[in-house]
Amino acid sequence: MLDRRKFIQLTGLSTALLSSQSCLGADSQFEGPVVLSTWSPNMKANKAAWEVLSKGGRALDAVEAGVMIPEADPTDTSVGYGGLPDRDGRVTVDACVMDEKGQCGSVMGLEDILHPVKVARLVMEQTPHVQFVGEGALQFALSKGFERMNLLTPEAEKAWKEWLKTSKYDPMRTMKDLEEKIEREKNNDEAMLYNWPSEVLNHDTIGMIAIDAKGNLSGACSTSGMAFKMRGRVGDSPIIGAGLFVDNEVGAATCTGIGEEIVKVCGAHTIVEMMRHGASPEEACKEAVRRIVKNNGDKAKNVQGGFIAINKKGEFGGFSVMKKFSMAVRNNKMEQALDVKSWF
Ligand code: SD4
Repeated sequence: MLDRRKFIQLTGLSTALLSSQSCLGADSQFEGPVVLSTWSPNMKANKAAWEVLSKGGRALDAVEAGVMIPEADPTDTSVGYGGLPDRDGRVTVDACVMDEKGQCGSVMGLEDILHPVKVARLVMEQTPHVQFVGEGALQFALSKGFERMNLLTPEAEKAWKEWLKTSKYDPMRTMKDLEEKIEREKNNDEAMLYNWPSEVLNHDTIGMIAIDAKGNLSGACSTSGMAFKMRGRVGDSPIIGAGLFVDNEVGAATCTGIGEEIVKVCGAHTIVEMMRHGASPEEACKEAVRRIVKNNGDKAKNVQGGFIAINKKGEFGGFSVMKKFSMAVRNNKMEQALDVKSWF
């Protein structure tokens, strides 16, 4: 086992930082359920999750209910119905879940199914496997009674046809759009709650983590991936340990951003391990960010990776590579959109 001193040296964290915010063995107590989502517009998703958590429900049920909100929202161009398609014009979705028992399930490159998060949960609960991909994932969903549905909205098709004119692949495009729109809305706090103008709803991948009244943790993540991606491309979101990780002894983490870079640092798993060794949720997220920054050198300031985490006490935090990443939190004390600190 790593002793604490060595661990701090290895990770480059400052002792001052750790001792001021250390989450293990410190004084704060668990104060009830919490749900935390990537991106402030996902306050609406938190509301659905809170319906479950506030009644003493299970964190897994809460995150499933929460993630279904953007999956069904046609104005959300990065998740489920209304998601921007791949370069061939097909909407392919990725999702995963992980529960308090360390069980997990995921689907990747799934087409024509409205709620990939539900399929991922069934992979976890009703098969001996953890990951289903493409055609096999679709067959599995159909065998469980899911109905086929065209996820390509007229708006997304229009955007794709527009994109075809240049066919320039720019994974940062949707994220930049979102960040600029959120920035424009920022001065109006009222609007940060539910009154998002429709353009702001054009938001990003949802990663949602929660701790329930029993102190059990679960998480879910769902995305249509990068807009106009190469056919077959899968990012971090459905990869356990990258887009999501839960360890009921320690905490949970999830993220959004350039999946390729998040996979390279096993983002969510890295964060949970940092918390296991004493880092606060924010410090742990910062370490995942630091590794992305290190991997990308001069390019790093244009590579978004936004992480959020909750520990076993219900303390939460986040950190991102670039500015303007936000998270939505709901607990007994607050229902709020919060800016997340960034490296750059
Ligand atoms: C991915 N991380 O597929 C996801 C998607 C995302 O903006 O966050 N997109 O890489």
